[in-house]
Formats: sequence, structure tokens, C-alpha cells
Amino acid sequence: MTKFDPPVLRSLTGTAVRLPMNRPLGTSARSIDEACLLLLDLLTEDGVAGHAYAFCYQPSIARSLVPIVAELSTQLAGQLLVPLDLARAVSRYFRLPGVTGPLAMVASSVDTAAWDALAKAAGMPLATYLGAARHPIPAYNSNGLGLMAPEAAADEAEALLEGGFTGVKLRLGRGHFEHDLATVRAVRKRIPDAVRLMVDFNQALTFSDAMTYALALDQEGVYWIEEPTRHDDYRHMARIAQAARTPIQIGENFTGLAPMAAALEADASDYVMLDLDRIGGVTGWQCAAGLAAAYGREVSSHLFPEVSAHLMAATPGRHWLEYVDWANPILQEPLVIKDGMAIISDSPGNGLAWNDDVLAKYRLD
Ligand code: SMN
Ligand code: MG
Repeated sequence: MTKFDPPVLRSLTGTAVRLPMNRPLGTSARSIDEACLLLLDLLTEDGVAGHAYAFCYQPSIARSLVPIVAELSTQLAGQLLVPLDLARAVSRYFRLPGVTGPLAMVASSVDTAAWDALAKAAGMPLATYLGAARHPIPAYNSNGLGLMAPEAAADEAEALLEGGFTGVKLRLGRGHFEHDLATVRAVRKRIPDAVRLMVDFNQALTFSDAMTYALALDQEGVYWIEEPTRHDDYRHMARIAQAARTPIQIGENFTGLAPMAAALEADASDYVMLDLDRIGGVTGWQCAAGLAAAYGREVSSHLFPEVSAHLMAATPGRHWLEYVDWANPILQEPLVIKDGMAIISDSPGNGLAWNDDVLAKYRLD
């Protein structure tokens, strides 16, 4: 048998890009009409490249992370590509400022890129490398459907079903519940009964409004209610989850395992969703998937559909993949959706490879 020597990390490089979005997204927090990403490239001494990206919400955050990645590259060069050891080294380096917010995104991206390089070195798709079959993963279409007028939302929802999607997500929380309700009704009326309608308040409501609206939405054929109130107010979230028949969904704001454990322990939600870039990359996701399984919670993904599809395949309680096409303009092989299911490609790695010919066009300098 040949001995396995882990590859050695040569460098990390960050590149900030700004991509046009097909459908702008108005949320209760703010409107997003372009996707600002930090691309992270990890190179090994053997010349294998691992990729990851962070969704940075605004150009200034994407730009600010480029020198941080360069600093980290100097720190980590020469280390073995052993994800647990790398995660420990990154956490120690960021311990004083805190492994949170954008720094948590960088830490997660380093882990994701490391796993990508390992899977590529082994010649396997990430899902296979993690011991999973490349099953098709049910996906809902989360492009667009921001805060819009009822008929415009119904038109957009209908358009989003192209590709055979069996679920769409509508953003709510515009301050007038009658308006939210009218939009839910217009969309529900337009799409087939079998199509799941998720709604997302992005934490807009006070506890008492959240309670009232969740109970009202029980009558409207909604599949889940996401982040009705402050994401880390687990005590109140649990009261809403207890009272409402419609399942409550939270988790995109779990940064690392500790908040997730606290939320599960508090029964804060019926479902959980994991954000690759907040939960700690592939390593963090796998731990979180185990935690969710122990508490019997279904696991959905938040953004990053390309890598999340591989991880969902390896997640015991897999539920729904959130599909967005935001990274497509720079991907060599955008994620394929067929009959509403994400199809995991058999190319080695995690599904991310940049189309270098177009990258320059989108660079944020
Ligand atoms: C969301 C994600 C990213 C940007 C804006 C809104 C939303 C979701 O919370 O769950 O898709
Ligand atoms: Mg959300």
C-alpha cells in the first residue's frame, strides 16, 4: 500500500468580484442587486488548486477581506492540508479579533478550499470523498421574490418554477402585515398547490408581531416561516415555534456550533438551515449535521448551492437545498438543476472552478 502524505499548503489568494444578479432581491433589511463575492484560491505545493467563495453582501466587505487572506497565507504557508489542524491554526490566528462576521467567512472558506483540494487530489467529487452517493438533492428556487407588489410577486414566482422547481421563497417583513399577506395570497393563488412556498422575514418582527403573523400564516399554505424575529432570540423563537402550526426555520446565522447547540437545546425551531460560510466550511458543516441528527432536525442549506449540494448528499437529515444562481457568471460548470433537483457533477472537487476568461471583467479593485 502506498503511504498517504497530505499535500502542503503553498498559498491562499483572495479576489473580490462584483457580479450582476438576474433578479434583484429586496429583503426587510436592505435591497441586494449585485453579488459581491470573495473568491478564495488555495494552492498546494503539488500544484492542486482548491476553491471557495464567500458571499460578502457588499463590495466593501469583499474588498476588505483580500489583504486578510494575504496575511493568512503568510501564516499558513508550509502547513499540511489537514482540515482539523488548519481550522485550529486559523481560529488561533483570528482569536483576538474574534472568529465572527467576515472573519468567520474567511475561516470557513479556507476549510472549504482545503477539502476541495483534497477531493481533487483523490480524484473524487467532494460528496464521494465524504462517503456519500451523489443523489439528486431537492432544491427550491430562492432567486428573486423580494419585497414586491402582489401581482409582480405572483408573476415572478411563476417564472421561478421553470426548471421544474417544486419550491420558491418569498421575502416578507415590509412593516405592513396586510401587504405581506396580500403578497402571500397572490403568490399562493398563482402557483400549483403542490409547490412549497417558504417565507423569510429576515428577523424583521418584534416578538409579539412575529407571534401574531405566524399564527395568521398558519391559514395560508406556507411551508416554513424563516427568521421571524431576531435570529439569536432563541427563547422567543421557541415560543413562536410552539404556538404556530407552520414550521419555523432558522440557522443561516449560526456562526459555528455553539449557537446552533443553544438553539437546538432551546427548541428554537422546527428546522435548521446551515450556511457553509458561517458554520465553519465543510468541517463545521459535518459536525453541525451530526448535531442536527442528534436532535432529529431536518437540515436545509443557505446559499452556496454548488458546495452545499455535495454536503447535503452527506447529511443524514437532508431537507431542501436553497438554489441561487448568483455565482453562475464566473463558474465553469454552474450547478445543474433538473426537474427541481440539484445534480451533483462527477468532476473531482466541490463544483467550483472559475471561468478565468471572464473574471477580469467582474474584478473589484
Ligand atoms: C438572504 C440571503 C442572502 C441575502 C439576502 C437574503 C435570505 C435567504 O436570508 O435565506 O436566502
Ligand atoms: Mg433567510
